[in-house]
Amino acid sequence: MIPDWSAPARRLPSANNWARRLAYCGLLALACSSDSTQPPGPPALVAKAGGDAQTWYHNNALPVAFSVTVTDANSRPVPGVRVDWAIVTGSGGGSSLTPAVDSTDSKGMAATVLTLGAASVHVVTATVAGLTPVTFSANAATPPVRDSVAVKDNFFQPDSVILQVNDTVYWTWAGSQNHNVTFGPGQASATQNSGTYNKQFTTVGKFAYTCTLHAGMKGVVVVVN
Ligand SMILES: [Cu+2]
Repeated sequence: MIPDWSAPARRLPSANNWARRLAYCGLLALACSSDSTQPPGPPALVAKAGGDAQTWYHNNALPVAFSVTVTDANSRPVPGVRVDWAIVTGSGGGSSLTPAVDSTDSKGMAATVLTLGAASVHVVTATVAGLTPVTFSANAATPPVRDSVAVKDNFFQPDSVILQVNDTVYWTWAGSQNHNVTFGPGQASATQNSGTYNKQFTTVGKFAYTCTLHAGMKGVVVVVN
C-alpha cells in the first residue's frame, strides 16, 4: 500500500494533538519547536544505508543486504513507503533480488538481498516514486576450488578460508607442538605434531573450528555455491 501523501488530514496533527502539544510545551515552547512526535511528511529523500560495493561469489547471495532510508523534508524517517528494487546491470544469469518490492519500516528503512548471477558487475537501484533513485553495485568473483591451511604453534594460517561447496580443505601441520582440528563434539582430526588432515565440505555455510589444546587457536571455513 502506498500512503496517500496528498491527503492534508494525514500531515496535520489533529485538534487533540495540538491541544496536547500546547499544554505539554507551555513554557518550553522553544524546546518543542522541532517536535519529533509529529507524523512525518511525504518522502523527500532516499539515502543509502548499507551494503554497497561488496565483492562476493557468482550464484551466492551477498552477505550484507542493500538498504536505504527514506526521510521527509525534516530528515524524519517515513514508514510505509514503497521501494522498488531493480537490477539494471547484470540481470539474467541467475541474479535476483529478495524482495524486489519492499516497504519502509518504522525507522524508514527498506532492504533487499542481491543474489549474484553470472555477470561480474551488478548494479541495483532503489526507487521511490518521485524521488532520485539510489544506486548500489556489487562484483562477482569465482570462488577458490580448494584451500590449504598451515597448522602452526599456535595458530591456523590463514585462519579463514573460502571455497566452493563439495571442495576440500587441506590442513598441513607445520609447527613442532601437538595440535588438532575440531569442528565440534565428535568431529576432529588426530592430535598430532606432523602430517595432514583433509575435510570435504558438502553444504553451504560458515564452519568454525578450533584446536582443543590451545585456547584462542581457531579458524573458519566459509563454503559458498
Ligand atoms: Cu593447538
